[in-house]
Amino acid sequence: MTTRLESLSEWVAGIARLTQAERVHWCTGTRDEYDEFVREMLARGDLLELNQDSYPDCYLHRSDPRDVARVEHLTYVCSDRKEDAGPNNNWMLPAEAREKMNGLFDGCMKGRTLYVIPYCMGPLGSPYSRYGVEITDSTYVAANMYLMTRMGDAALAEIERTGRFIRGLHSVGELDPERRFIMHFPEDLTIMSYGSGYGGNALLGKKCHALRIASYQARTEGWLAEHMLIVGVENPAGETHYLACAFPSQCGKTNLAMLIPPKSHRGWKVWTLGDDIAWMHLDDEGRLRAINPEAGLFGVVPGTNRHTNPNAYESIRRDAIFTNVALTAENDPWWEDKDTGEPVMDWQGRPYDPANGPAAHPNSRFTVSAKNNPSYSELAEAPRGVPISALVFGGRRRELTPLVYEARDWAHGVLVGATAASETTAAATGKVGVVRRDPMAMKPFCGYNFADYWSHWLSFENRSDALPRIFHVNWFRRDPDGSFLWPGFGENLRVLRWIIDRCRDRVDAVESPIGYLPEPGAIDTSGLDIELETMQELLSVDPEAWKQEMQSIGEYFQTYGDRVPQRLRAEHGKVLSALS
Ligand code: SAT
Ligand code: MN
Repeated sequence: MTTRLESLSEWVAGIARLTQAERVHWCTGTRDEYDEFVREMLARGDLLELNQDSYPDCYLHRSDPRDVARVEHLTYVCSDRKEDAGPNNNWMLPAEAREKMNGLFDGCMKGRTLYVIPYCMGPLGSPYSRYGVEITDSTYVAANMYLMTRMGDAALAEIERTGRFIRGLHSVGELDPERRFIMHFPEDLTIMSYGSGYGGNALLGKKCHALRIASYQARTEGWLAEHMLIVGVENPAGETHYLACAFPSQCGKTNLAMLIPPKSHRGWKVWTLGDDIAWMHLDDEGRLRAINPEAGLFGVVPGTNRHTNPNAYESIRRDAIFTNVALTAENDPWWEDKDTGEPVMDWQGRPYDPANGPAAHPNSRFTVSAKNNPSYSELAEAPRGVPISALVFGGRRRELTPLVYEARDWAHGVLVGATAASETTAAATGKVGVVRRDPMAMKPFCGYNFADYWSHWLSFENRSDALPRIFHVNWFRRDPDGSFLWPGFGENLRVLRWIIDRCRDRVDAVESPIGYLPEPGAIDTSGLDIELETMQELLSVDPEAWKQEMQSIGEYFQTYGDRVPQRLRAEHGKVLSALS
């Protein structure tokens, strides 16, 4: 027993008995311990050493080929009542789910080490931080949790002081997709995940705790747990604004959070606070303040290069775990659009043959400490977080949605978030490129009924006069030939500038049925090779197409029945009538 907290030692003892683990290891969170995890995995072949001259302390992990993404169809929210989980979640009765999971966990750690990982989500000592303990039989998970969270003794000390922690139980099991479930019990603050070793399914601090369970807690306690990056934009005069932006997985959150100002923007700086999750609370002045509960980055590798994301490229040159990338003859990691080197071995360890598909898996990932990033902001450690000037929603849409627009007010902004949609990506198993509704980019991550979630968002309206403004962006508009209309990446700073100018009341805007749009010329395109007509196209609203969109949104809301807040329906009605 390595804790004086009885509820924790009893839980661990009970799980060790159930799973028949051979050993129990309490993680302390030191670098030495991490190095030991790495040595063990190298010895077992769970990790491969990469070229240590070009990639010092970097390793490659190859997943089971059937275990490379989140599995939304096997992810459940088990609340007492089905309506509380809502149509946005798969649901199972808690008792039934527990029985099923206990059956799977029975004896599953025979001959394996059970790791106990106490962790803190958020800066240690922050009033906004929350704690959890993950039990896992995966050394890969323990090593990744070291990079992704504040884990070990300091977290344990705080858990022992308060007695409060989320319980997360994980086993890779047999990695059999037929015996795989990710179960959440928000009412008991418990997570049970079996049969997958992949990121979002297995690193329980991330999506399972910091989004699904935390969103449920946030609603009862009056705050927000969101799928948002947090970025600071500093102008040449030294004035910094913080933005929190929600985009679905693989829509460029990491790129925007680490943006490097283009050459045309000398004197501008961008600071990264988080690339995936924001926890936001109202402060005494009614401002929304955000912390990043995570301490590391779990980013998509393909597409990362010196031009698209130099900070990410730099971050993964040392102390990184790569998952499912390809290898070059020099034993360097390789991925599509790396812009240097050639693959000789694919992500499955086969000699590279284009006939087998991409060399790196489209959802291959890197794990690194957030501090590796050259644009890392020290304020990511600030206990009170940073004040948010603007909230930005977005998605990947070839058509329809303009480059940027602003909601009229908070309630309209909630509608804008609630009606976001995006093309599906390789981050989850299933078809890629299909447009689906993804309210607030939380479709896979909201731990309760979306209708109640929208009510919770709306409730902030009456609690503060100093709320951030709300915007929507779309970097992914294409012309009929499929080429992107907007250059994206670093040039997105031009759009962030307009957003900040709006927050400071420094620019006017054009009113449209869907919200405020930039006046012609308001987005600085100097030095950009972009036609005036293209900008017009990017900033136009097609009333007919929008009418159809709003009608389909009305149908979508119907699936949530009369739980949809009246206020949201009213906002929807206003937009529809403005379009008629
Ligand atoms: O695998 S994760 O869920 O951690 C990454 C993502 O899909 O956003
Ligand atoms: Mn994400």
